[in-house]
Amino acid sequence: MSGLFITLEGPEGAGKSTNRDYLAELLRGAGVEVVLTREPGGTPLAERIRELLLTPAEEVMASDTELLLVFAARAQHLQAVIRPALARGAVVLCDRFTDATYAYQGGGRGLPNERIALLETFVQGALRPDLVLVFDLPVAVGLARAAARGRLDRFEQEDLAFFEAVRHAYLQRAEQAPERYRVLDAAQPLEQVQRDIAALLPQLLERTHG
Ligand code: T5A
Repeated sequence: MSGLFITLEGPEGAGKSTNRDYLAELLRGAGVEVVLTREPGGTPLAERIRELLLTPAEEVMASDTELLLVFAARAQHLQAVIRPALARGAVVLCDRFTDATYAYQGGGRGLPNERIALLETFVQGALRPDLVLVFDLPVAVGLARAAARGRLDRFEQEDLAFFEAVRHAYLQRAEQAPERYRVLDAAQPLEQVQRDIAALLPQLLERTHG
């Protein structure tokens, strides 16, 4: 594969989608083919699985069910969108990927990392993001931004302890593999976050052009 696979991660309301679009603009301005996508979702079938995952329902979803649905959507997304885009040399900017599974199903729900790692290898083989941008901010700030948007989804209805565990899991993963992760301070004003992203551009372009 010759493309570049970049994922954007972080707790609720961290600014992933806003900054994904901003980074796409910068890369496209430099003449790079960019594929914008998200998880869970990214294909019509995977978006239907997203609905199942995010819509609050009376029946409590078992944590293993949640984990398997996340990876079912990912398998479809990889096959239909991500792998073909990387194969033709595009930059894939994906709003959340498997780090979110380690953070939410691992950190938040308390599922063992080994179980997640098994599915990661099963579904992805050796494919991992080339770069993970972690948008970090205090949980309460992110939740306030998400709440300002209106109705809360199934995850956003969790308590603060859940999101603290999510944040902790992200930071721990970033610490364990600093060469593949970049932690950005997402509590700063948006303009400053975007300056931090723009500063990454030269090295991204270098990697894109081989
Ligand atoms: N999930 C997902 C799992 O449990 N396991 C998995 O494996 C995967 C892949 C997906 C949910 O699924 C779970 C995690 C999630 O709960 P989602 O919609 O993708 O849900 O994720 P959310 O975090 O809910 O998405 P949000 O849209 O809330 O957050 P974003 O994308 O981080 O934030 P964004 O860019 O939409 O910004 C939110 C608001 O904040 C403002 C923006 O203008 C916007 O209004 N904003 C700022 N304001 C001030 N200062 C800044 N620096 C700002 N940056 C953005």
